[in-house]
Parts: sequence; structure tokens; C-alpha cells
Amino acid sequence: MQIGEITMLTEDQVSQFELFGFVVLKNIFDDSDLTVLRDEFNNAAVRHEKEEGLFNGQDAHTFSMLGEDTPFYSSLLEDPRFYEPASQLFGEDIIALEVNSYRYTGNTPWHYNDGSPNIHGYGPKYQFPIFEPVTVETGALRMIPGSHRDPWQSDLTKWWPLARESSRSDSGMEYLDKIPCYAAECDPGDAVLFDMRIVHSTFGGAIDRRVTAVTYYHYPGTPEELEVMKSIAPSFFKNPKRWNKAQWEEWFSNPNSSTLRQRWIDSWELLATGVNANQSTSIC
Ligand SMILES: O=C(O)CCC(=O)C(=O)O
Repeated sequence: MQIGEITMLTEDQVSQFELFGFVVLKNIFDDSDLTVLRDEFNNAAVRHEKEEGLFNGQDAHTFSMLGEDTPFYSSLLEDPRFYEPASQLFGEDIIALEVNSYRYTGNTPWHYNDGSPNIHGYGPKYQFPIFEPVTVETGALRMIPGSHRDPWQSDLTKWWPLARESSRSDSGMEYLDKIPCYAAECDPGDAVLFDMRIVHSTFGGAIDRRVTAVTYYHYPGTPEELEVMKSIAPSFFKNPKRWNKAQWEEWFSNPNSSTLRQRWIDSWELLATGVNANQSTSIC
């Protein structure tokens, strides 16, 4: 694939994603993209340190990339390299959730991303490094292939090293590397795209493992999914107490009048409040 040329997934990539729950996309960023991404990452990391204190190598830092100081990251939700594969897999009505960067300092327990109950709240998520590769030895995201699907997800997460209540315990963390899994290695320029329902973890990563995640939600299609999204949406839609509020307000102000972003804002409003004035629609 030529850099920047094809953004849709091939049939085989779609099959791999559906069967296994993830796919690694190679070379979606070129060198000039990486230069901008690195600069913006550094800006946001400094902003976060000013707000929350210096990075000390022990506590992970997480910061939003939706603000004025990270315009390229903020545009990734609308970027065809992200939006097209995500909508190909989960439908064109997916809703953009967030872009966050991380400076990780340790191992991440086995878990799936919470949609409470998870199997009804889900979507596509990308993770990518831009400074150093993430490999088997340096904290590549680990997946249990196929665990995005029920009943296997439920069967797996009944077992104590993978269960929500015990996977984070000391003994759960000691058991991390005994679980059969696949490490999704990525070089700077690559991204792993995964289903948030997949059971995943990381271990062996360097202190200050710098990665970014771009996340969307599947638009609810069943009453159960709607209930989950209605409970999640108020914490995202114009929540005055929202984490990284300044960046979210910038994103919701839609400074470039993006039609796609406006559609997502309308969807969030509809899910959070039950009505959307722009679209003259309502849900019960
Ligand atoms: O990279 C990590 O350590 C964890 C990432 C993760 O769990 C996620 O993005 O959902």
C-alpha cells in the first residue's frame, strides 16, 4: 500500500478483524505526518505537566489531544485513514469519542473496555506509537484473539486472571504473561485497530511508553445498546465536570465547521438528552 493512498480495509483485513478482533495497519502516517504528531504530542505533554505536575516515571500521564495545541491529532477522528476503516467495520453512523495520548509507566491488566454491560457498548479503537516501535519486548498491545465475541468473552472473563474483580490484583498482575495471546507490534507510522470488546493487556513496556488512542463508538442498534449509550453519553456531551474540559469544549465548538463532526455532536446530544434541535429528532 502506498502511504496515504488507500484508506479502506481489504476483504481479508475485514475478515481478520471480524474473526480475531484486531488488525495492524501499516504505514498510515508518513515522515512529515510523524514530525507534526511528535511536535503536537510534546506540546500536549508539557501542557499536561503544567496542569498536573512533572512526569516522574511512576505515574502514567493521560491527556486529551482535542485542543487548540494539537490540531492534527484533533482532526484524526475525521481523517479517512481512521474514519473509513472504522465506519467500514461498524457503520457510517459511528460516533467519534476521543483522542488521548498516554505516557505509560507499567503493565496494564487484562481487561476489555467498559461499555457496561460491555457486550452492548462498543466500537473501534486505534492505538499507535509515534516515537519508538512497540514490540513484544517493549509493550505492544496484547490481544486474546477472538475474545471480542460472546460467549467466549464471558467464558474467558469468568476465569480469575481475566475477571474484572481479580485481574488487577497482585496475583492477577503476576499471571499477566501466562495468558496465550498475540502482541500487535507497531512501528511509528503504523496503528493497531481493535474492537473495544477484545480482552487485552500490555506488559514489558518501557517506562514512558508514548502512544495515542483514537476511539469511536458504534451507534446503538438494539434497545440494550441504546440503554448503555444513554448512560454513557451524559458524561461526554458538554459535561461541565468533564476531564480535560478545555479540549472537549474546543472540539465541541467545531471551529472548522466540519459536517461530520457536527453530525457526531448532534448524535451525542440526542443520546445524552433525548432530543436534538438541529435534526429535529428525539429518542425515548
Ligand atoms: O497500552 C496499554 O497499556 C493499555 C491500552 C488499553 O487498554 C486501551 O487503549 O484500551
